[in-house]
Amino acid sequence: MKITDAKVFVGGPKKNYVTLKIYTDQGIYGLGDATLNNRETLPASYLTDYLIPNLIGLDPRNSEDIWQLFYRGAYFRGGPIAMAAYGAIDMALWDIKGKIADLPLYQLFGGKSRDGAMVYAHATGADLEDLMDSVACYVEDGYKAVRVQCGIPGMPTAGYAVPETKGGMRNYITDYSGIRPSTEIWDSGKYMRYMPGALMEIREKFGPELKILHDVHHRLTPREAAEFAKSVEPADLYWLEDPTPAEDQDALKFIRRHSTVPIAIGEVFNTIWQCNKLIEQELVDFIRVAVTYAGGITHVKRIVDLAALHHVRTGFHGAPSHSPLCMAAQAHLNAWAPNFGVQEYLVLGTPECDALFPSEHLMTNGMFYVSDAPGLGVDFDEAEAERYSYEPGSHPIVRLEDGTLWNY
Ligand code: CS2
Ligand code: MG
Repeated sequence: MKITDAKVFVGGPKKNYVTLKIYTDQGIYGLGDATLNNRETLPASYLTDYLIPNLIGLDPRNSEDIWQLFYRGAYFRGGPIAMAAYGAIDMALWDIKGKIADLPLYQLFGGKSRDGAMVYAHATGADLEDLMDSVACYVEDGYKAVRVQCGIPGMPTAGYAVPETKGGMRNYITDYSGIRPSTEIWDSGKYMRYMPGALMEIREKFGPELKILHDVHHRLTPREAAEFAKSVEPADLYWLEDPTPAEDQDALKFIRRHSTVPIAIGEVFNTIWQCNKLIEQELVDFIRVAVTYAGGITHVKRIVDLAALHHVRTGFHGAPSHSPLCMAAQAHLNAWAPNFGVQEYLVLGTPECDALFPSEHLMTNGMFYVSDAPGLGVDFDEAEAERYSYEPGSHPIVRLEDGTLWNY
């Protein structure tokens, strides 16, 4: 069996999905996701200019060797752009493998450990009252886990993942007004004084069963994060995410010494080498890599297996940062992984997105049920794809009130 061709598509409904399609001489094709938020053209050109010409003629069944060929063979290893490109290739090769075997991917991993995988939704509010309304809607829809983010009184701009106005929506992942980022102003002091009480009010209103998650989005220093983690303990969080910037891994030791709040990290990690210390030293409770930019199924499965040895559960980074192809790859891993925790899930199910990526995967009542179709179980409609093209966009940047650049 040989790879005969591969194509990259960039675009989608309100999102620049980077979709790879690998063709074989047996008529079977595989699909993969290389979406890297606001840098989408870069994995796309790495694929087209270098990786695809080197894929032609290879046997697609040798997914491990092909992974090693690109990762080791690059000499300059890793990084989000390259790993997203390898991730897409690897996902597509697993998709082909599943189609050859006529089995859904979770069967190739070891079968199902559960029927449905718990997902968490993103509740958001311009203020706490607005956030409570948003949480209530998700609870009514059957979600068992909800991430909560709200505006902070006195903060000059809306803040991470928070709308400007009550009941509003905001695309905080990509601002499509252009390539130049807008600026948010941040004040850690105001946040630290307000948020622990707000989390406690949410806990009191929704009772002990709701799993409440909160994302600090890398904005505190280690000392601040330790103080914050300690102060949110009464709210009994399911997890506290990215309390500090991910590069400084010793910060997690400091937080651990002061608090037992469960910590989730890893959405910006690309390799097992960025996770192994945190996992082996049991400094985190959930690992949040994404199958797309952590190098695909082959590499993420290694991370999941390592995590299982250390009581670390999965909490894969979720939509809409990635396409339904990545979500499907994660859904198959979620169905299998003995150490599954929760899956991030933002409503992707627009009719336009479903038309571009048809599938039988099912999200209902806060649970994701993986389909039994062979491979990833997601298709890609090329005629639909012609409706879309690349739209330049950017994340905001963050500055402190005196102008100092901070972490988005
Ligand atoms: C966020 C991300 O979902 C999350 O937990 O931290 O969505 C993040 O803001 C985006 O991926 C950035 O592109
Ligand atoms: Mg996050």
